[in-house]
Amino acid sequence: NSADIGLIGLAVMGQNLALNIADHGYTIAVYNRSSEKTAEFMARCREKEPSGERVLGFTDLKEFTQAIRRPRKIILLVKAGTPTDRIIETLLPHLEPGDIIVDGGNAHWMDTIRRDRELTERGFRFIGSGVSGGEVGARFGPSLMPGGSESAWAELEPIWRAIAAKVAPESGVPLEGAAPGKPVEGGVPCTAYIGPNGAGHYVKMVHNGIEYIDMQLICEAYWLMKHLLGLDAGAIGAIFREWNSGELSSYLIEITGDILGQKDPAGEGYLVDKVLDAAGQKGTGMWTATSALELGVPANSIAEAVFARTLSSLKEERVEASCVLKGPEIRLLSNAADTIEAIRRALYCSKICAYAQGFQLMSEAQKAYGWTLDFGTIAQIWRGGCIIRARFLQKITDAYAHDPGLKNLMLNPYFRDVLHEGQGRWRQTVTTAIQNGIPVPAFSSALAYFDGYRSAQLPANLLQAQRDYFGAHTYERTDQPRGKFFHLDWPAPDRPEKAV
Ligand code: NBP
Repeated sequence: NSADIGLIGLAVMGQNLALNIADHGYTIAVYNRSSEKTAEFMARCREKEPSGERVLGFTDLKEFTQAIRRPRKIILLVKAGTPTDRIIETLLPHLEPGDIIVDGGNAHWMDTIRRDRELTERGFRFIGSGVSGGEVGARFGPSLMPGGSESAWAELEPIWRAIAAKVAPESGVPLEGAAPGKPVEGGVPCTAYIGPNGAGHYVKMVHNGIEYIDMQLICEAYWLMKHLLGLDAGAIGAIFREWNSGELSSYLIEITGDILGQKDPAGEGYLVDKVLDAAGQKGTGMWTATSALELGVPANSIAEAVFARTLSSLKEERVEASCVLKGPEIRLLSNAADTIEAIRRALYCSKICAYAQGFQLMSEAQKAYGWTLDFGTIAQIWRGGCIIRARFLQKITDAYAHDPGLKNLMLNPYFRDVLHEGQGRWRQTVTTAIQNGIPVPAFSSALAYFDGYRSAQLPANLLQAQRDYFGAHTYERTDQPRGKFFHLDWPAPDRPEKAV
C-alpha cells in the first residue's frame, strides 16, 4: 500500500496528469486497459521524467488497487461515455466502501449525476471533476472543477490544489515557468469545490461552450481584417500580439498571434492559409447549447458558435454554393487603424455578451439541479490553466464580489461602461461585415443579445397574439397584472375577450 493515489487511462491526459501529481511529491499507481501503453509510459518515466520514480505501473487491476492506500482515490481519465461506465464496473469488485472514484473525463453532467447516485448507493464516493487545459495544462497545471461527495473532496483537495494551475493573488495573472520535476511554487490554485454530483462537469461544459464562442469571435476578427483590410496572416498575427497586452489579453489571443505568424513548414507562405476551413467538434459546445435550449436561457451566441462550426464543415457544399449564390463585392477599406480598433471593440463587447450568456446559463442550471454555484469562484478558477484563461476573468470575479446576486454580467458597472463605449464601433463592424457579405454570426448574435436584453419591449406582443390566434395559447395584457391570461376567438370583430 504505497501509492497515495491511482490513475486509470494513460492516453494524453492521463499520462500528463500522473506526471504532474508525481512532480508534487505524491506516489501514484497507474493502469491502462491495454498494457502496452502502460509499458511505454513506464519507460518514459524511467528514462525522461525526473519524478518518474514516484509512478508505479501496473498491468493487473487487482494489484493496482492493492497498491493504493485506503480509502483509495482513483482518477479515471478514459474516453467519456460508455468506456467510463465499463471501467467503473470492472474496478468496483476491487474497491472497498468509502473508496473514492474521481472521473476527470469530459463526462456529460447527467451521467455524472447518475454515477454519483449509483456509486453512493453502493457505498463508494464519487467526484466528477472538470479538467481543462489540454495536454500542457494536465502536465503543468490545469484548471480543475470538482463536484460530488464533499467528504471525498476533503481528501482529494490537497492533491487537486497542488497540481492545479496557479495565479498571482492580486492580479490573477497565471504563474508560469513550471518544468518537469519543477512545479511553480506559491500562488492561488485554480480549483475549488463546485457543488454536488454533476456541478463540476456542468461548469466544465459551460467553460467549453464559452471556449467555442471565444474562438469563433477571434476567427471573425481575423477574417474581417483579412478581407476588409487585405492584411496577410503575419500582419494580423502582429495585431493579435498587440491586443494580447491589453484588456483582451488571454491564452486564445496569445496562441492566435503565434498561429497566424507560423510559416508553412512544407512550402511558401503562412500555414494558416493552407489549413482546411472545416471545423471539427467533440460535442461539449453542443451540450452547452442544448442545455441552454432546455433551460430556456438565451445563450444564442454559444449556439451560434456551434452552428458556425457545423456550417464550416459543409466544405464541399459551400464550394458548390459559392458558384451559384452571389453576394456583394468586398470593398477594401483604407482607414486601417480605425477599422482595427473597431474590430477590437467589437471583439471585447461580444466577448462580454458570450460570458454573460455562459454565467446566465449556470445561474439557471443551479436552480434546475439544486446546486448553489459561486460565480466569483468559478471565474477565479478559470483565470489560469484552462483554455479560456484571460485577464478579463478577474473583472468577472470582481463583478460578483461587488454584487453576489448580479443578474447579468452586462449590468455590472465596468462591463456596462465597456459596452456603452464600445457599441458604436461594434455596430460599425457588424454593419460593414453585413454590407460586404462577410459572415459574422458570433459578432452579430452577441449584438442581438445585447440589444434584446436591453429592450424593455420586444415584438413578442405580436408573437403571443399569433400563438393565441392559431393555438388558443392565451396572452397576458400590459394593463393587467402578470399571471392573468386572456384568450380571444380571433378574428373577433364582435366577440369579447375571455379571461382564462
Ligand atoms: P481519450 O479520450 O482518447 O481516451 C483514451 C483512453 O480511454 C485510453 O487510456 C483508453 O485505453 C481508455 N479506454 C477506452 Br477508449 N475504453 C476503455 C474501457 N472500456 N475501459 C478502460 N479504458 C478505456 O483520452 P484523452 O484524450 O487522454 O482524454 C481522457 C479524458 O479526458 C476524456 O474523457 C476526454 O474527453 C477528457 N479531456 C481531454 C482533453 C484533451 O485535451 N485531450 C482535455 C480535457 C478533458 P486503451 O489505451 O486501452 O484504448
